[in-house]
Amino acid sequence: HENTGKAPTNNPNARTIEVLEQMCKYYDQMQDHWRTIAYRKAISSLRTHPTRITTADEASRLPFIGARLAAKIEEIIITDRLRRLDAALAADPADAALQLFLRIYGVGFTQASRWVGQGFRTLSDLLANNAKLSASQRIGVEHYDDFNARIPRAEVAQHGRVVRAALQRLDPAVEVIVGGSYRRGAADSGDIDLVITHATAGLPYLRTVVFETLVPQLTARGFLKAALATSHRNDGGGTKWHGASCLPPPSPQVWRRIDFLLVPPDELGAALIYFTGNDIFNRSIRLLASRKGMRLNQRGLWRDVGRGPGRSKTAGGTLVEGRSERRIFEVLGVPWRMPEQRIC
Ligand code: DCP
Ligand code: MG
Ligand code: MN
Repeated sequence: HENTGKAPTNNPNARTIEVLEQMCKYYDQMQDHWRTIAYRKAISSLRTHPTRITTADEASRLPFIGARLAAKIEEIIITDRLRRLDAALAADPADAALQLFLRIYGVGFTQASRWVGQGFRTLSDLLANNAKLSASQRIGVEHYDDFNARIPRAEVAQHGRVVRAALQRLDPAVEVIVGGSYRRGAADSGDIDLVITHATAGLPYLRTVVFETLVPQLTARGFLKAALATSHRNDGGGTKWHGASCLPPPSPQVWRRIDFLLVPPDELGAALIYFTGNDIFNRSIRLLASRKGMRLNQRGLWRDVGRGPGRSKTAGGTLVEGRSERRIFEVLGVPWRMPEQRIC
């Protein structure tokens, strides 16, 4: 099995997508918002296309791909690269290092730039020298190729089944929904996003089951390989867990990034909207909510949200709907969109 980070995947347009993603990341860093959005839309469009695109003409018939992007796609197919991207990287070797570091789990722009400023240029530079790495970042470096490889859809589903089976042995009323790009129908995903909820019980119970039983159990079994981060709610309890998982042989021994989102049943609809994305869709539906005087977050749709001094949002407001995904769309006056259609 190939393990080079070069997207071991069945997607017929994998290589084209890979190069477009690098270009897109470059434009994102350059804060070229228009090109970033154009590339993202083109990538989404290409990702869901079932056959290999081989000419500019074919490319321009896909949604969200105009003449210029179609020409770029043809250039990738013919030359396996983009001159524009090569030029951007050649112009500045530090920039190539920045791109490299930005793809490490848990590393953002500030950290990556700091390392570049300190003279680090490669992953081994970071490990060998005295770059200050958090424990999670070190795992991110050590499993760089694994974490940057795309995960085939079937494998995402398999990880979901492992977690679901383990949870339902503990409590049959626990439910696991595979969210993220998988729920949007993607042929391959960057990570595995699992929404974990319960028919009736709330967060305290879910935390006990997941953090005190599930995680230790699946770690002991060798399925969970590392815990990377836990994010907390105002009450201090965790609701989101980041880690790494790997199926037993004969599956490829690649560590995958896996996320658990713990969701009480009365927030399931809002959490599903959030965790299904994509992120741009989330931004636009939230903006729409705020234009209607409401607020949508991953816990629910709210109205009468107070504004503190300096327009800062204060907590509170009245919950309009949290449980039903469809009902949230209805209240917002947005026609229902299947997860597959939530690509912006
Ligand atoms: N999300 C968001 N804003 C962010 C990050 C995430 O709204 N800045 C939401 C929308 C995403 C979901 O969380 O769809 C899961 O996040 P991922 O980073 O896992 O993104 P995807 O699953 O969409 O794509 P990928 O295949 O790269 O994992
Ligand atoms: Mg994901
Ligand atoms: Mn994720």
